[in-house]
Amino acid sequence: MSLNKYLDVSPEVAAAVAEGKPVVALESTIISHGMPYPQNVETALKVESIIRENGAVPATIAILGGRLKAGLTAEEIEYLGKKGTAVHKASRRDLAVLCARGADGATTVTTTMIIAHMAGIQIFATGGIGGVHRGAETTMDISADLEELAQTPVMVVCAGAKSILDLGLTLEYLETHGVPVIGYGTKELPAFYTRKSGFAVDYEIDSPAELAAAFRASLDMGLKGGMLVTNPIPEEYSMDPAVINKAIDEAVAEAKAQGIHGKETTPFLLARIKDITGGDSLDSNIQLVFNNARLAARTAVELCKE
Ligand code: PSU
Ligand code: MN
Repeated sequence: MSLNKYLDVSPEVAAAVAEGKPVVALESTIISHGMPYPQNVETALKVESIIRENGAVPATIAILGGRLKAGLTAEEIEYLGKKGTAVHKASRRDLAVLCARGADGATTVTTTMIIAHMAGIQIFATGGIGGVHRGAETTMDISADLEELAQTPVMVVCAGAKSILDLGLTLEYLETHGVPVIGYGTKELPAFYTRKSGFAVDYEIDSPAELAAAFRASLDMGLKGGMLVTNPIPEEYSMDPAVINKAIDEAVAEAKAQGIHGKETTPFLLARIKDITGGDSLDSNIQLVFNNARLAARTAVELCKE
């Protein structure tokens, strides 16, 4: 077990990192706040097996009893999934207090990147990232995920950004902060539940080897930020844009009417969109996470050859 004062890396993950073998980090807010139980736990376990099938070691990340954990047991994943939104959603500003108190925390994209980097893991797969929310010009609701992408050298593989966010402003923010936005096999930013958003990415890249080469260049040059890879949901699981956009608009309007704000916003919207679509959005969400796990694992394999 590799240890420092705050971090526990599981024996399997520590051995893989030490031997230069491929490892893929996974977040835990998607488990506790992003999906309902029991689909959250089933998905998290299946994602780990997909990563193994594609040649890498999974490292699900969370804070348990005040310890930063890279690599969870199935029991720990079950615990977080059952506790759901009762677990603290932990962003960068929460890490110090949660650790000092010995508390639990579910890691967002931000904190998963931080802990992955501490553990020596370079690639991370998830569903969606936080971004600039619609109406941010007055609410100032901009996810800390964007700042983290600007400063922590981890590649994040996601399915683009959903239109609960202002996609145009999210891309502007990433541009200002020097974060490359890559489309995997596409020139267009995928919109999470659908393959197209109408917004262009910076570069199209078509293979895991090319993704790995680009990220290796970033690491070698010591550019301090990450890289955002946006991977379109497979056609067969993508949603009808009219249906999903209507559901999103309704959910956003409800959040506004109910005064939902801050860290509650994203979990509230995801849960409402699931209910409004009769569960269809959850099915798509699960499939796109599997798809991202596959790409991240294959890219991690290539990165180890670089
Ligand atoms: N998008 C999803 N599912 C999620 C999240 C985003 O489709 O579970 C989670 C991720 O953990 C992400 C966080 O880092 O929400 C962003 O929250 P906020 O918007 O409060 O920064
Ligand atoms: Mn926010």
